[in-house]
Amino acid sequence: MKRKLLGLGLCVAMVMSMFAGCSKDAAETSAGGDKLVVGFAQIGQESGWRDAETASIQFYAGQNLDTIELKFADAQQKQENQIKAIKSFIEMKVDVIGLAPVVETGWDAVFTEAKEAGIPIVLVDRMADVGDDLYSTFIGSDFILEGKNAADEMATLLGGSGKIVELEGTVGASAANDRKTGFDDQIAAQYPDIQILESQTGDFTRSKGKEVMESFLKTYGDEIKGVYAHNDDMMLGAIEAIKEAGFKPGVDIKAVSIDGVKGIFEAMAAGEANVTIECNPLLGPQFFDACAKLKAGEKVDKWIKSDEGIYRQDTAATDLPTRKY
Ligand code: GZL
Repeated sequence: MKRKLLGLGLCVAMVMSMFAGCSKDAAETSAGGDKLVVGFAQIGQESGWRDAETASIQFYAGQNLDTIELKFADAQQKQENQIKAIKSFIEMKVDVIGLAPVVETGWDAVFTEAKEAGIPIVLVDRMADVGDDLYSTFIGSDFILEGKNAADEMATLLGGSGKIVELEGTVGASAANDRKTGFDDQIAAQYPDIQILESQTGDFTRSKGKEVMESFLKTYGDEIKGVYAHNDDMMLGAIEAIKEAGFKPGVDIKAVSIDGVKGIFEAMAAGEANVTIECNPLLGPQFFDACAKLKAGEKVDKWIKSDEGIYRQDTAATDLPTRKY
């Protein structure tokens, strides 16, 4: 409900956040004394993971008000709103533009406008299908590896054989495309006795994940021995559907998903989920460090990869208090 209220109203809500405080690295990298002005076009509020990423970015800016000015846009999961926000950042002549592209394609024109305006682009947590010359760096995970790891964990849970279903992320999103590729290719290559009965998008949301799992259960019932979800939020919805259908999630139907949000650790501690592949959303510090370097004309790696772990049911209760998102 809270999310819905926050999400109502303007498609692109521009927020100028001005806070007090200053951190050493940000101050160092804005040596000119002038502020680092950054525009960030966020996807929306579709998942707990996304909210954690937004909080990380806004918190870091808030801790470095003397050296950072953040202009933040919430695109309500619409590409046209992200494009509108990028155009407004170009108008405002910000130093750097950051975004998590909601889908991989359709960015060439607006990224070219940014390039022609001399404003570097930093891709955060999702990739865009553009030439290397149109963005400075990608800060995020190896989604193909995440999918591969999920397949290996599912195979271990099933003892190498069984029928499963797959809940995909947002259609066209790099995180969904690559988590599907990594998982499906690993299953096909290594686990011939595991069959994916059906795979459908749940758009990375809990409600849609529940809805799609309900339809899978209506169609396949107790044939389903496992579910792979491209994020934990969809898995939490699927767990509700599994229980309402009279099955035990984590026992009758094994549950493997990606993100590592607190909710899935609670589900694993309750025995209702089995594995989560961590995908770190706390990218604020790395994002602003890259922005400050780009403003100072310093080189930045083309891919700043997040290091992540695999968390299982047997340690979930002890892991839970240590989780930061
Ligand atoms: C991953 C990110 C994905 C998360 C989802 O980097 O893009 O989007 O896995 C989120 O929870 O909606």
